[in-house]
Amino acid sequence: PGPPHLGAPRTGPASRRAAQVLADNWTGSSTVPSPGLYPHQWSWDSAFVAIGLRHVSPRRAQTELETLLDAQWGDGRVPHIVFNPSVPLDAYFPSPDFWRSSTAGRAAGAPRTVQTSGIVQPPVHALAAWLVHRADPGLSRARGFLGRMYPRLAAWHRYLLHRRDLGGGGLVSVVHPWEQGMDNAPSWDAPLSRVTPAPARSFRRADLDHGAPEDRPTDLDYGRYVRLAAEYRDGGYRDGGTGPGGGEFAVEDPSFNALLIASEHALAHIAHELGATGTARHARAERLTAALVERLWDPAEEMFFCRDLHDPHGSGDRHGPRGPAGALVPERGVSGLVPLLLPGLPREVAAGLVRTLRGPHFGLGTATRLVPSYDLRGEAFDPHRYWRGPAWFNTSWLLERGLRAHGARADADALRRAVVDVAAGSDFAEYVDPFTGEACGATGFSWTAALTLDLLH
Ligand code: 9WN
Repeated sequence: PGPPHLGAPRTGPASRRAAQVLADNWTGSSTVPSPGLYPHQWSWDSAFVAIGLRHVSPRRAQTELETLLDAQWGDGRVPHIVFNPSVPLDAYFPSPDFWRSSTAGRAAGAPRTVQTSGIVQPPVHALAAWLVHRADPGLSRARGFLGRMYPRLAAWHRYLLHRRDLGGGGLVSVVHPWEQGMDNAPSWDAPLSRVTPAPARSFRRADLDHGAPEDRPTDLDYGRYVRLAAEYRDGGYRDGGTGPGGGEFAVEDPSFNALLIASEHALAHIAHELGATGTARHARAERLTAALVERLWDPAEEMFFCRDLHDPHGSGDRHGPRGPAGALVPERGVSGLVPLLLPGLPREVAAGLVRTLRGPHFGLGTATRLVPSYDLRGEAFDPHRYWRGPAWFNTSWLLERGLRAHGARADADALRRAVVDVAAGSDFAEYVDPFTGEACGATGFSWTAALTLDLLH
């Protein structure tokens, strides 16, 4: 039987179908997000997948994270895609011949034997490793799972904190919208508008072979994604450079940083399990939380916003002593709610976030079934276009944890029930219309299945 407040039991049809999705998408060493649209291994997808997979096979969940971290670069970065060499090059764009990791990334320590992208994704991995360990501590200890993961995860966090604090205020910046994982969120419109798009004829989008164009980012978005990625590559994937295109796009994002903080706390638990105290890591996570509130919280709007470091209208010197100050981007995205995940958030901040979630911009418990990716009242809102309105299951999973952590138990229970119902009803869609739950994008999507399984346990 499942948790008492859920209709769907742990061993019922929803749970069986979710496990089947994960079995179908398993390649032998990792899980693809979706065999058609995303036929390789993605970084934050794998972390979410491992969190669900631990209930089906703790061993496979460990392998999922081990495979990803085997592709870690010498400088500590964990690439956002690890390519499967047996998949044809034209199955996904940008393919390995675009990123050229083993040559262009040589100075940054890219692996020689496996091909990867050169950008990153949100650091959910230490949190996932800790949850995977807890699902079967005996197996984890017998395999030395955490002992092998710890130095890699520590190097990953070090990379982010040392190489990516581009604003000098203690937070991590993303240098590409793909890094933050919510590719075409309206928060990126202003910072992206300063990027000259690569000509449309210089690349071929493979995503449109599988997804409806009106549900995906536009060609203009893609031109800008390609330009930014190509310039980062041509600069040898060096961070903080000032060459052509260097640092053109640098944004401090609330969700990315909140996930780093949650993972830093998890790393403290891992350190403790391995015999250290973990105190320094908890303290660092608290300092990061304070920086997050100082730099990205807007008390009047009661939510977090992205900071665009190169906003020309930003306050302060473009390159002051602590880095460019930039300005907050006035777009309400679900990313600005994700910090609710952090138990150490000041009480008034957490209470404000819960009010915003329930209010007219996100409509939780009133207008919407799941949390929309963007402001229901925002000018750019579109209930079907990717990260510009649809509801995604990973963000609802994170917010369910946040609501629970801050005592909003009834809201958490209702959201949990909605995630399970909408996921099963959409055949584990990639994203859904936030009002109706109608499926958009791929179905049989791995993190939707995995996180549903997790909520059923
Ligand atoms: C680019 C795999 C990934 C997710 C992202 C999601 C989407 C890729 C794409 O798919 O991005 O990385 O091709 O659109 O936005 O969050 O990790 O599921």
